[in-house]
Amino acid sequence: MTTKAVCVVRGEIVNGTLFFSQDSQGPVKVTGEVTGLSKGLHGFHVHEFGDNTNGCISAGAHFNPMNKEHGGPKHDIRHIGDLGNIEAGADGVAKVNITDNVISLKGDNSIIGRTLVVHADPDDLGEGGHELSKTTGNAGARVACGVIGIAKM
Ligand SMILES: [Cu+2]
Ligand SMILES: [Zn+2]
Repeated sequence: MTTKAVCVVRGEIVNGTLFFSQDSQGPVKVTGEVTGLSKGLHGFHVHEFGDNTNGCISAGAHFNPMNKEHGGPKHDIRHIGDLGNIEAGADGVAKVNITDNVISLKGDNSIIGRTLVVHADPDDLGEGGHELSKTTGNAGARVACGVIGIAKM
């Protein structure tokens, strides 16, 4: 059985729609497009809370139920929510096509009901040597976000 989820991210300038799909217990595929970005890399994470009452800030920290340090999506040590970066071209559009083995659409690592955040700056994947590298990847402001919801099959 395939489980699907969807997320519309909104910001002052940045907007996008992301689709999530997972076959039984397999990896989650994330596809879609984010527009209005500056050219280059932008941190892309699932944050803990599906709360946007005070904008993207209310989403809290990276989704991290295992209490680990921040890392890149391919690292053994990472937050569940660490999806790395998306990359925008000169037109400000990032085409997203991520396959991730750690996030899930069910069970303990489920990201349903949590917030997807797009950041102003690149995520250094924990390796930047900045004081924030091991918590946020020093990815800067939250330029768009949205709650991940259950999608129509
Ligand atoms: Cu983030
Ligand atoms: Zn993280």
